[in-house]
Amino acid sequence: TPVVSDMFNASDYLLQAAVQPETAGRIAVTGPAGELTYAGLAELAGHIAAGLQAWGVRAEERVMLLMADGPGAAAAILAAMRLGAVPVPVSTMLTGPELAELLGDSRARVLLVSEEFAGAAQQAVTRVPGIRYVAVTGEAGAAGEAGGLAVPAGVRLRPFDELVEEGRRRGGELQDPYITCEDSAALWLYTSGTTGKPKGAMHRHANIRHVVESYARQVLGITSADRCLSVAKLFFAYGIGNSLFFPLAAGAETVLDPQRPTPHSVAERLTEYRPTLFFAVPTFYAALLRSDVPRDAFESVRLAVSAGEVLPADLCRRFAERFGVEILDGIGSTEALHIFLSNRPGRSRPGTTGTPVDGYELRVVDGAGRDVPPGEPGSLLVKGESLATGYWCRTDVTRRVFQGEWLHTGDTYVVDDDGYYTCLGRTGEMLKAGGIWVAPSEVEARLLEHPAVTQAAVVGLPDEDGIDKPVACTVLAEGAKAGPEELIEFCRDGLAAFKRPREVLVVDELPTTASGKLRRHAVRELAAE
Ligand code: 3SK
Repeated sequence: TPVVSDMFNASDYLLQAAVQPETAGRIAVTGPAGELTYAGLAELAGHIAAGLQAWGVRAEERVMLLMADGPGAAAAILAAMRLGAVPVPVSTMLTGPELAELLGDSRARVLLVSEEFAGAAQQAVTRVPGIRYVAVTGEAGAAGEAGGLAVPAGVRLRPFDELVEEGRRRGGELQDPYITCEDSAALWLYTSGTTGKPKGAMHRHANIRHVVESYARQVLGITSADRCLSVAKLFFAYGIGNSLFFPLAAGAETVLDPQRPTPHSVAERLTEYRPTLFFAVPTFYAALLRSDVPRDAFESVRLAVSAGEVLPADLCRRFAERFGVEILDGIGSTEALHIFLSNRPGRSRPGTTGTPVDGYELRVVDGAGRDVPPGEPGSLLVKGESLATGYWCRTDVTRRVFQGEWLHTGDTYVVDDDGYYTCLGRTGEMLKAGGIWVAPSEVEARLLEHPAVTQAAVVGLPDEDGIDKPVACTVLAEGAKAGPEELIEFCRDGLAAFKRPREVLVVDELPTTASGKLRRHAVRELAAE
């Protein structure tokens, strides 16, 4: 057993309520997929941890999760941390080839899958060597190969329940967590971030405690009386903080919903579970405002949080008018694990992102790295204990994005004389759709696969709610025909749905510089006409 003087394991920290007799019986996780007390969640996590160990998973190895939100996913994340292994929850919107890229990059040998995503998992595992076990929930896992799910020779397909059962047989609930320390790797989250190609941001066990102690305690003032509901799922940094780290660390309840959220499904959850803290992205707040969700739907909510993209002031005002709840706008990043700049309850200035969260320092700098005075725009840098240690196997980008103690956010900001920060947009070209990074190059590459398309350029343009969406300008081959709907559908087929352009314009030519480089600024103007 290694000797570690500053032993700290985030799963232990998050499950403190499970070991206190007065809190162990409290509900930790609730929602349509089932309910678990703190004791029940700790027990399940212990079983999964021992099951993973039996499958040969060792400390620091990655365990990838393609799972819908629910008690099983929550317990599996905690289980991997408990073992000193590294959970890598990935987007359930990924296509098979996209998932294969992440599996290959992470070198994960175990993939945990919710049955509804078994198709993507199957496609992915046929493309990457190194996978040893795939555990699938429900019928698909139980039926195995005979159920139509074929995996290559050498990959063992198992029901998720068998993993749990194996751990139960080994008395997993009684095993101590692996001796991790604050600096041990705890969690990887893939992000397309500022450069397009997905990169695994590596987080330490201590980072998880920092986001709880900074944003959750100081800004949200979370207590055990809270119940959290997040539209962002567990595979996002935003979602895993909202739905797992914050409520569990506070001994509160989390509502986990496996479904893709719509205004109606969320209204149902609000009525049934009566959360006190609600988390979403501006796109979703705009959808709620367009829906017929009743005015009293947010009756139980004491604070609504927005992050992921800029929340237009008008949207914030209309939401408060209609639903009677204040939206607290903030900004975080996958690399910082959660929100580091935020408005405060009762002191919100709509249209701004508020002021730095305690535990973080911010700088706004010019192109030469010098601090700019209030009123002048510059690039936003952040420093704090929750910053990732870097990107897995991406030294080049790591060095560019993480410079010493500072993280380059890639956002351009201006600070006013009162110290409030306002976002002016991305410093680079990456864009966000529904709060998720989208690389224009990836969408362009897909459009170029269409036989009719010879050139494509994708930019972010504000929709009617003032929220950026991907819009494509395309040039078609001589004599070729393809309508916008066809091209959008084509993208929907080959890419995760959120990346598809919401509008496609067919133009005669794209604006370029004399040397033939695309003038994105001019493309944006063209698309906005
Ligand atoms: O994009 C954001 O604002 C954000 C907030 C919290 C956690 C993660 C992210 C990316």
